[in-house]
Order: sequence, then structure tokens, then C-alpha cells
Amino acid sequence: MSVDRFTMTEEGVTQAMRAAYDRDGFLVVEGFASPEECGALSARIDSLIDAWEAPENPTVFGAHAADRYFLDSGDQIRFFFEADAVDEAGRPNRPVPTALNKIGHALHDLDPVFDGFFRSDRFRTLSQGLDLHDPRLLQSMVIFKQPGIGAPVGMHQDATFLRTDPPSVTGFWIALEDASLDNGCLLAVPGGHRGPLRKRFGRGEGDVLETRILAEDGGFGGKPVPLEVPAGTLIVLHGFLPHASGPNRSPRSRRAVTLHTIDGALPYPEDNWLQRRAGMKLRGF
Ligand SMILES: O=C(O)CCC(=O)C(=O)O
Repeated sequence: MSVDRFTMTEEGVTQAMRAAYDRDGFLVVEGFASPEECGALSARIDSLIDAWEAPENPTVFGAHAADRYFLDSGDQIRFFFEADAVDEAGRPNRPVPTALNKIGHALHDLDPVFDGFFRSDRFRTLSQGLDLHDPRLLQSMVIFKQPGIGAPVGMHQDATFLRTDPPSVTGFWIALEDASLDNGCLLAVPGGHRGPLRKRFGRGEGDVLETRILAEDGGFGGKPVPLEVPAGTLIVLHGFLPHASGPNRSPRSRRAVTLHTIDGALPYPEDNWLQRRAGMKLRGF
């Protein structure tokens, strides 16, 4: 299947873009971020890493059950390592900038460069064109796919991880570097957002993180297609869209930044893993 690709126009979200998003559950907008913006975000990521003092016991992303460093990162800027980039004692076995898997989860509220990028007219126009109701910026991340060791991300739906009642999460994924099959581009099941939510991840008894099965369906509704895109491309992801990404076994890095919004008018249950302390309110675009 060929993937429809768009660019932002004066008109904002066109009927064709809207139709593609409703049909596929994703929307590919090339040239959404300029090369200068991608460069500025990447430079900012480098300086955040430079300024970070890695703890004695760093956290590997994905190995975070009951881990306070992960659980309390909803209103922080925190750094998580790639599993293959730490030794048996959990310390990075290579320079930190090439060992990270993720930075998250409140860059959009705590860092002026990320704040300025995400809170721009373009995102506002886009979210209006997609009829997102009262979008509030809940979660932002830098997602690395380090050359040679970047791990795959399994097939999932974002509504598994961030829930309102009813579900309303929408993902915005922006490539800072070219993303192709060999360096771990996104993979998505076109139309898969019309299927049910399969799993729910959140806080259980004593804040232990747990995954509950809601619907048994290993197939995720179809065959995924690769979303190979040049740097600067935005991919909007419906909260129910099954998507994944491959490993990076290539010598080329693949960096992306992401933002997730929810409808601010809906209840946000306390068993969501991502919580903010009192006083740090969710804000819109
Ligand atoms: O960037 C990636 O490799 C995966 C991102 C993703 O699946 C997500 O943020 O939900």
C-alpha cells in the first residue's frame, strides 16, 4: 500500500488530509518542521544531555516497573538508557549521548525550546483541523534510535498508556532525522484505529505498574506498513492506531520528538502512570 503524504498549506488541514486521517488513523505531513527547526531541537537535545549528570543507577527504558525515577517523570525532564548500552551494573558502556533511548516527559512545559516548538500556530491549526477538543499537552519525549543498538518498539496503541474516559489521546511524532526501514522508522496498521483498545497499562496496588488485557487480538487488525519519511515530517497518530518501530542496525541515527495531547474536558483517572504534582496544570497549544 502506498502511503498518502501531505504538506501544510495556507488552508490548514484540507479535506483530503482529513479523509486520509479518518481512513488510516495516521496523517503524514512532510516539511512540517523546517531543517532549521530540526537542527535547533537537536542542538537543544545535545545541550540537555551535556548538562545532565547521569545517576549512579540509571534507568533502562522498559525495565521500569515500580521505578520512582520513571513514575515521577510526568512533570520532569528525565533520561532513560537503551538496554544494550548499559553494563551488568547498569552503567552506560559507551558515551552517554550514544546510549540514551528516551528523554521525557514534560519537555514542552519545562524547556523553552520545546515549548516554543510545540506551542506554535501550526500545531494549533492542525489540531483544530482534526477537530481535537480542548487539546492539552500531556506528554513530550525525545525518542532515540541509536546507530547499531536502537531497540524496536513493539506494536501498541497510545491509548493503552494515556487514558481519559472516554479515550482521547492523540500522538504527534516528528522526525528530526530521515527515518527508513534500516534505521527504525515507524510501522503502522492502516485503518487499525477502528479496532478495539487491546491493553491498559497503569498504576495498580502500591503504584506497581501493570498491564491489563482488554481484548485478545494479537494481529492488531492487519499488516503494518513502513512510514519511511524525511527529517521534518510530522506523523499524527490516532490514539487507537496500532503502531510500532523497527530496530536500528544501521550506522545512521534516527531521532524523533513526540507530543501527546488529551481532551482537557475529560476525566483523567488516577491509575494513569503519568501523573503531575499539584500546581503543574496541563496547558493547551
Ligand atoms: O519513535 C519510535 O520509535 C516509536 C514511537 C512510538 O511508538 C510512540 O511514541 O508511541
